[in-house]
Amino acid sequence: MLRPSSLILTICIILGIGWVLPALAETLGDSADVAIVSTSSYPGHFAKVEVLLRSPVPVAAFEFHITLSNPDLLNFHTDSIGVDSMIIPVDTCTGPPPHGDSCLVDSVSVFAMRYCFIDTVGSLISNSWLIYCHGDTADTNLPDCKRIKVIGFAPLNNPIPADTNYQVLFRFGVDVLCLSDTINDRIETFYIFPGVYNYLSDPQGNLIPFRYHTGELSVWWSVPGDATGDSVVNIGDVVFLVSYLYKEGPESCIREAADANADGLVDIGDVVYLINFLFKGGLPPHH
Ligand SMILES: [Ca+2]
Ligand SMILES: [Ca+2]
Repeated sequence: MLRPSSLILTICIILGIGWVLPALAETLGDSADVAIVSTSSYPGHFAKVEVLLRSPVPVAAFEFHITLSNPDLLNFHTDSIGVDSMIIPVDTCTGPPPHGDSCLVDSVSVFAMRYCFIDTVGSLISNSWLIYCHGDTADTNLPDCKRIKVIGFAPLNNPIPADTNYQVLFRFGVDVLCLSDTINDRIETFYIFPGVYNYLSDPQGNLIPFRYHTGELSVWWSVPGDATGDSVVNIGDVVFLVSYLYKEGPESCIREAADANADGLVDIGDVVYLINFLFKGGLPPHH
């Protein structure tokens, strides 16, 4: 049998849970979800990545900073270098800083923004939306685009309507780098962290809490003999190799793939090997 003090405690717990549960349900119910769709691509290829949204309330504006977990695998695709500038400190020391003081006393203005690729066709922000996106390359030692900021605004009378289903908010473009087949870590994760610098807003300007679901891009290994990097081996690869070897054409993105006979060289031997494979029943290319 419960003693009075235990009974009071039990009632308090039940009442407490009674308060907490509706509050929790309300919080979760009001949360939006932002998700990046996982995909895959080949080295040297362009790929589009979808960002999905579902929100229980209308969305009038958003700002996302999308970063890469593994910046050695790819860059965000950039269309052009913008004219925005930023001030960065310059190390003016001619010797060791005295007493450990910083010598960062000067500054220089650099062009540091690159406009990134955003596809709004058929998405929630097509038509009347104002959207801009740029890569943040504040670190001048990192000249490629490893982080992007995407901002979108809607007219106040035409926000994204509330919807419990996921829909495409926008797509961004990435360029997969020419990865050697010796690189085993081929997973890129895209991050949008709720909180600082990442926002969803309703038409009244209130922040909408959201949960973020990570997406990955998996980079395939190259196909032996596929000099063009289109994942198939055919006459196009022969033409590509001849162009590279004798007409100053571009070099294959993946050297191991162009090296059809796997002798460590990309030369006329690979052209002959491919022709034998394609038209004379020869052995297939290999690594
Ligand atoms: Ca090919
Ligand atoms: Ca070869």
